[in-house]
Amino acid sequence: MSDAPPVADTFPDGFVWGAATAAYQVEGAVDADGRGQSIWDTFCRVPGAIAGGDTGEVACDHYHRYAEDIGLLADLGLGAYRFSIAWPRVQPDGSGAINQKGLDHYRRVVDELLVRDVIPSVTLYHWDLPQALQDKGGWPARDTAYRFADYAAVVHDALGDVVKQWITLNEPKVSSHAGYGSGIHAPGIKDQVLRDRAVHHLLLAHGLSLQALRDGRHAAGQQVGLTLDVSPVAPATDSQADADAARRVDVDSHRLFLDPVLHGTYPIHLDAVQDGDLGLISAPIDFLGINYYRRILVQAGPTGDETVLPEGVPVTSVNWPVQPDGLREVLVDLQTTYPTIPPIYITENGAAYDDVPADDGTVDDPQRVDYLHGHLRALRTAIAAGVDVRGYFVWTLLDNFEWAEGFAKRFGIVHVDYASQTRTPKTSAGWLGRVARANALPSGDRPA
Ligand code: GBH
Repeated sequence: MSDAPPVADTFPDGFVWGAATAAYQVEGAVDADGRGQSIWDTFCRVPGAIAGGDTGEVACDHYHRYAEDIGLLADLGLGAYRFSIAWPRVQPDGSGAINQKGLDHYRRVVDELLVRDVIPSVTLYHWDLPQALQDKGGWPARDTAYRFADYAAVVHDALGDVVKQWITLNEPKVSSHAGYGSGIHAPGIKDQVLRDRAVHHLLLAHGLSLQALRDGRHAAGQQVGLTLDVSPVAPATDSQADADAARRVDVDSHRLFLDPVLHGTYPIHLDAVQDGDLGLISAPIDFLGINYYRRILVQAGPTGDETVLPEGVPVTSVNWPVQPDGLREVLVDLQTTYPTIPPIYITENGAAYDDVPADDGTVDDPQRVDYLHGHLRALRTAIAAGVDVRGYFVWTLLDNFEWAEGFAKRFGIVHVDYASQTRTPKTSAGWLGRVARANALPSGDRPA
């Protein structure tokens, strides 16, 4: 794959191996126990918004089957579970009244994890804003950030005695850019002014909730961070126009979030910023979560900057190029650009393939094994190069509701038959479990 010198197969002692999910993608049970509506419930009813007209109403029924699913994860040998809390289960209207039944559910999830000796990693926001708050303006409204901090404090009060790893937001860029810019995600708005306000208020929500989590009573060793998605960005050709386009994309997708959090400045002017905001946003975090999927190649197009595919590189079923070394590159770049960066967890990495059960019911996914092996090799190389990475969560535990792509795209290491809710660990699940137990990759170039 590369001509870099070989690195050790073993990972550092105490390296955390886990799998991730997000509430709306797996839970279903959208009317259970007093849950309120989220912007995704609404968006799924918009004709044409979701491939196949799919919705998260039932999904993997993880709300009821969490114990079975945690059992699967633990039996595989994985030691951590990253999941998200659905804000509308905790505060059906996004503010005010607290729904104790919603909190009780997550307490049961956490208790089950602890019984199975699995570390809980809680994401407070993975895109499911209460619809009632969208009706008051959503993320473009400054008030939403304060409501988020209140909600974070409520969840932290309920779980902070045992949950040590807290992620305030998952990929705020996707919330702002896909939700309010391109409109391909809920709430489906296309407005650059609103998009930029959403960027700032999401980050303000992070800063305010960070403070709330630090101030609340918490378990010893609590760590608070946020998760950003990153990709190395390169120009498609050596033209100046493409170089400029790549720079714009990198600023707009990455620096717009990394700079305020790690340096306390924005790379562009944002109208919504008020005095003191950047101080909150740049308060030290204990770790940075990184989601890595792909590299991005940018070309200046007639209607703007365009992402293009490199030639000769395999793609997954969502058409993302498979470029494991991009993970090493992006981590080393981060370390160089932000020398004071905190320790990193890879909070997502994985691939979608068209996995089909064989006649005997097994699901063989050699492409995903190759994908994971390549990326873990690249990750090990980044660690050898001095990047402080403490853990790796595969995206994702179960095939699930892949947002605008619906259920057709399968990212799971465990196959889900949605008609029967049967779970079948794919070959990659067993493979990753063995890597986790050994805390090491199989020797040699090919996966064992
Ligand atoms: C993650 O988002 C989500 O956190 C998770 O919920 C989701 O299921 C998973 O990934 C798989 O999609 O390809 O040109 O759009 C990842 C979102 C995907 C956004 C890669 C940036 C690269 C630019 N990211 N994408 S492009």
